[in-house]
Amino acid sequence: QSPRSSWFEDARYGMFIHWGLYSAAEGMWKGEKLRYLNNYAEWLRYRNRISKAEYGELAKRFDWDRIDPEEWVIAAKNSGMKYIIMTAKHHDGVALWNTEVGDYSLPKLSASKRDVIKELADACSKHDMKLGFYYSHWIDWEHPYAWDHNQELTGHVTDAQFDQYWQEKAIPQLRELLTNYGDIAVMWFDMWIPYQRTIFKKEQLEQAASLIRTLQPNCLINSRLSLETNSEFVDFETLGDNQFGTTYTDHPWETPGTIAHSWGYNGQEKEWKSTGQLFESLIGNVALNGSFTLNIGPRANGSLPYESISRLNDIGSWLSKYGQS
Ligand code: FUL
Repeated sequence: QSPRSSWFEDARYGMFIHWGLYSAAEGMWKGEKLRYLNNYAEWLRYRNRISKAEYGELAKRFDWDRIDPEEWVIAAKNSGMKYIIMTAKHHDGVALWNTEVGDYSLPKLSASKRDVIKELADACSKHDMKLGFYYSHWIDWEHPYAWDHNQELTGHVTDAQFDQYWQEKAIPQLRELLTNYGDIAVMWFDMWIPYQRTIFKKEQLEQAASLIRTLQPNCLINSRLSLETNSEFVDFETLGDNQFGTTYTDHPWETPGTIAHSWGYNGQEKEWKSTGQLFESLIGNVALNGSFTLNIGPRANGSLPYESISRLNDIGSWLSKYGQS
């Protein structure tokens, strides 16, 4: 057990939050449902082929009078969770914080001065909750030189162009997240195929990892940064989405899982998992020495669907009776 990751190995249960412009669309675009395949609401822009400008308009549908990130922290606390991983930038490329890197951020697009990432960081420190950031480093549908796995939105990108994206957007944004929001417990990256099969160079991934180590030496890095699992830069392994542990391992690992089918809020959601299923996932992982990072998708006004709150609370009451604190 490395000293850096010991809190994570004890934590066992955390909250994942998927919240972004897609939350405002609620899984529909101009009267049409999400197209194709897995129907994740956060994939709306890609699936439904929406232009960058039109997609940006969704930011105007955020109800700032209602939005309160502290509510999410309290919901996590009441469920017995020990950490929160927040989508600071998902595949759509929209920064939720007040970034100085480019104009494609929630504050700028919505013309609100609010920085929800700052508010969330403050609420976490108030409630003694660890905070981590999801940062989509590989896929970014906003930047012309980032990469998407099918090259459908960004087109063909050369190594030099990709490095331009990396140096002018990804690295400076990571620096902001690691500088302006206090202690960051986890940087959660999301690439699900080996970097050798992508446009990434190992040096670029190591550049990000070294930056994290320099700015926040205690911050954990998950395996989806996509360096080899035995790299000094990988602190814990992230298994496949909704794939729960099957074997015991002595190194730290987690499963990210959804409370429903979609990660981002989808008004058409029909596949809420039962509380029993969620318990099975939690206890199954914990029994095998792992952790469960359970995802919720708040609406664009910040509120949590009743289906989520009731399940979180049920788990919380059970844990306060039978779990270890
Ligand atoms: C996947 C993403 O493509 C999904 O949208 C979601 O963020 C999940 C946790 O990881 O790779």
